[in-house]
Amino acid sequence: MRRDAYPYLHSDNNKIALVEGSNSFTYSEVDRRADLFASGLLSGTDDLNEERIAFFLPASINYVTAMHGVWRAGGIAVPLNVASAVMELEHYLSCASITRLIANPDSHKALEPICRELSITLLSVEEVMASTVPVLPEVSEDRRAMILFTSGTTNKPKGVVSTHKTIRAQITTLVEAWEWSKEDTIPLFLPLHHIHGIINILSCGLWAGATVHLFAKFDIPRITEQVASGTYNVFMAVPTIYIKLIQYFDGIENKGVQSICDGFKAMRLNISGSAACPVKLFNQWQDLTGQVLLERYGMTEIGMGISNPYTGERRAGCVGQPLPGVQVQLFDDNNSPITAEGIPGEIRIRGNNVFLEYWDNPKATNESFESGWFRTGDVAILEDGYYRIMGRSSVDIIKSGGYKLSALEIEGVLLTHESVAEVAVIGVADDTWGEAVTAIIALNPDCSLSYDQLKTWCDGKMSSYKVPKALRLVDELPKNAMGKVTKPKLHELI
Ligand code: MLC
Ligand code: AMP
Repeated sequence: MRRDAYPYLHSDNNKIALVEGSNSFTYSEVDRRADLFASGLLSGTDDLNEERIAFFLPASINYVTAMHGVWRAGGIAVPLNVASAVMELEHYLSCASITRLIANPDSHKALEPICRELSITLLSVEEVMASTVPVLPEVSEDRRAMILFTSGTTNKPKGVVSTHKTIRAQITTLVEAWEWSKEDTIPLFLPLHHIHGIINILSCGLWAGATVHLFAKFDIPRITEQVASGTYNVFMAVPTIYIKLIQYFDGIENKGVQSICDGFKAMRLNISGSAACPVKLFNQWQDLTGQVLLERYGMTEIGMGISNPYTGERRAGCVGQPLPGVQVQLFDDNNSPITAEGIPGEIRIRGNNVFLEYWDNPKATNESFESGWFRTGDVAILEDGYYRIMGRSSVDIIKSGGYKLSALEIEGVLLTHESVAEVAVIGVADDTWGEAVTAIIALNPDCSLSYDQLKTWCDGKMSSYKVPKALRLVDELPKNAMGKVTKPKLHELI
């Protein structure tokens, strides 16, 4: 894709786009690296024609190079969770028919066996980089650009496909609504296989000409040191991160807390999302920092859909109003639109921000749309002009620390344990994580299983954040007349 048709990177060439540790990169340096990477990927061909290129890279200049290089060369970018277990990676790589995997040399040894098994070429960013830039392909807005894996109510995560048009709509609505500008500086410490980090922070920042500080993980001391020095004017995180910040304040001296809180106070915007922000947290954050958290609602399939206003009242416990260009409608169980306030219904979304399809899964794609509206599975009410999320229609989705987890996926893994006869996984309300993954297990005769044994066994079989936080042993799981486990009964039990 030619630079003039490429709004993803702002054209203010000499401005600092990215900071990674002690290194910084201007917009023109990022642009040049993306071109050379695209050129190396093309390697003499005209267009990647939607070839799926995966990358297994933490937040870094290499990640940004890979993402924009793939887009410029006409490929589909598939950013992977760097905390994935091998079994999860195998699913992502084979589901999207990945041909090339980009990873830093220090992770090649671990990735080589799976790449060999799936006939994938494993490369580092440096190995791909060419020395000259050829003519890059024209890539129309309708072309597929990215696949992100998301947990659903089925066993394995589905690949959410966005086109360039989708991604542009997801970025521009936020740039407009939250008044992103070249003057902004923001830290990015969220994982870069989900839209919160990819779209809301990285892509909006680079579109607007802002400076994005990259952290490979949520490194509280380093990030808060920068906050205290007044480096940032915008901060975006999941509720668990604000909770962890408050917990961190309890362990440091008052002077340190005061300067961090002053750093937050001086910012123009603090945003919370990806999970419900408890009203208690909203109030605590305001007391500590003077910041009125702006809560918004989104989903991998739609980007952001609903947001409290940038100027105007931000209401605790509510997610606000539809973002520019996003159509939101609540529907009842008979698929009829709900027009009155106070009546709960499923949130359905329409607009250019909505994804194209689930990769290689037309059945799931069809089932997720009704008359052109995307069915989110989230239930809300409209209350005095503000949407309030009431819950989800599925008991098999758990939101832990901002990650959406499939209870069925975790159950599927736990069932392969030789001592486990039956298992149900539920999310139990938790002060830090929002919901904590909890396994309820009935063992085979004469078997025993402690929580520590279960945790150790899970190691390498699932990402560590999916590992149950608690285990409850029962003789038998409660079931309905059809023999299906009744999860609401389990919630009562816990
Ligand atoms: C880490 N751990 C978790 C966890 N994150 N457990 C449950 N849920 C989580 N979310 C566990 C680890 O497994 C480990 O366990 C221990 O906590 C320490 O790990 P860590 O990596 O050092 O933790 P920390 O850095 O503190 O991570 C917490 C976090 C992280 C909140 C920073 O979870 C995170 O980045 N969450 C955000 C995810 C995100 O971006 N979601 C957006 C999805 S998009 P042990 O036992 O091994 O010590 C979306 C749409 C939208 O939702 O609207 O935005
Ligand atoms: P994901 O599929 O990982 O993108 O997660 C999307 C889900 O996160 C949504 O369907 C909601 O259930 C949840 N979510 C996102 N933002 C909020 C919010 N502000 N309040 C409550 N739930 C939210």
